Amino acid sequence: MLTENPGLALARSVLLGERLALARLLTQVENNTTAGRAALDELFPYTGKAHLVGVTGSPGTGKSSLVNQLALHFRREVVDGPVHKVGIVAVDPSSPFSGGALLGDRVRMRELYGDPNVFIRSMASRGALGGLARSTAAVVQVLDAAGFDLILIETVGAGQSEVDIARLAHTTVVVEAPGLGDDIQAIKAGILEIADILVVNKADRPGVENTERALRAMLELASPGRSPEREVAGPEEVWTPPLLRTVASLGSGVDEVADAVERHARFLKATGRWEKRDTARLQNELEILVGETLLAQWKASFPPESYAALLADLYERRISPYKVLERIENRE
Ligand SMILES: Nc1nc2c(ncn2[C@@H]2O[C@H](COP(=O)(O)OP(=O)(O)OP(=O)(O)O)[C@@H](O)[C@H]2O)c(=O)[nH]1
Ligand SMILES: [Mg+2]
Repeated sequence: MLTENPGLALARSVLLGERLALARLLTQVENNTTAGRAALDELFPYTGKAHLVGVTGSPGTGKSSLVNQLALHFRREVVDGPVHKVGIVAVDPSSPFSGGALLGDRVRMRELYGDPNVFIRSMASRGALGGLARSTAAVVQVLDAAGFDLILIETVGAGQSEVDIARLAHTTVVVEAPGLGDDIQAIKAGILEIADILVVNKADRPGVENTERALRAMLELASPGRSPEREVAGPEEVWTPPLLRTVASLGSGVDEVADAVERHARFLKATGRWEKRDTARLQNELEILVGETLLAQWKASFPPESYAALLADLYERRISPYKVLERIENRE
């Protein structure tokens, strides 16, 4: 008798809303197992509904606190708005996801952790099989299929990772804080390029005006050619990233950030960019997977030792990478 791939049973349980199955499956997809891949395949038709919101910024700026507050906001907004199921993915956190609650408000954290419509996942970061961007994308897909319609993805802004996550997210929130961001040199221009919403958190601290001024100056410098699509767009087609103040530890300013997140989703949908971003993301994901697979197949086609011999030939300049390509193209 053929035994079924265990990933399929997990996928079905996830679609039925079973949290334990969800946690188990996330481990499988993070580890890039056969079961995880089979489940991702099974779940793929159910994905594509969630609003993916990246929250990035330097260590300690208050990203987790803000994510926590946003999650509470969207869970409470049941009177006149839709009921949201909120997924939280903390990617490579420099401190465990605590929502800033180590010193803060444990009652609110309990409210989140006890909520069946909230699911919090910290990524097992370093050494994630197949890379952090791949495993984050996979974890997000599972949560999306499981019906979490708002997924908040926290990443420490430390180079390539925030750009990769911005590619994954529909909306990117960049969090700065006074004292960290008031030196213009310290604000990486790259991070502003990806910001759809800018937040100056810790607005209860001195120096908030300086940080805002520096950010505004950077935005104005950056804005004329910020992206090619802006140049051809009419005024109603332009998204100007709002600059908002918050005190995430107290929850103030959070409503405005949540409102901007929702406005940005409406903007993307109204201008066709939601679809464009999704298509670009899926294309990127497909091409990475195909690239990895073809590379692995090609490497596996070498008899043992001869790949090392090829590398030695490269080093000795006996063969160039272009010759290797030519051989592949001619299927030699
Ligand atoms: N004064 C003040 N403290 C804050 C505010 N927001 C967060 N904090 C505190 O700042 C510290 C860091 O907050 P986190 O939310 O963990 O910051 P983070 O950016 O997620 O940190 P990492 O994930 O470790 O990079 C915690 O002690 C919070 O309680 C704020 O608006 N004002
Ligand atoms: Mg954090």
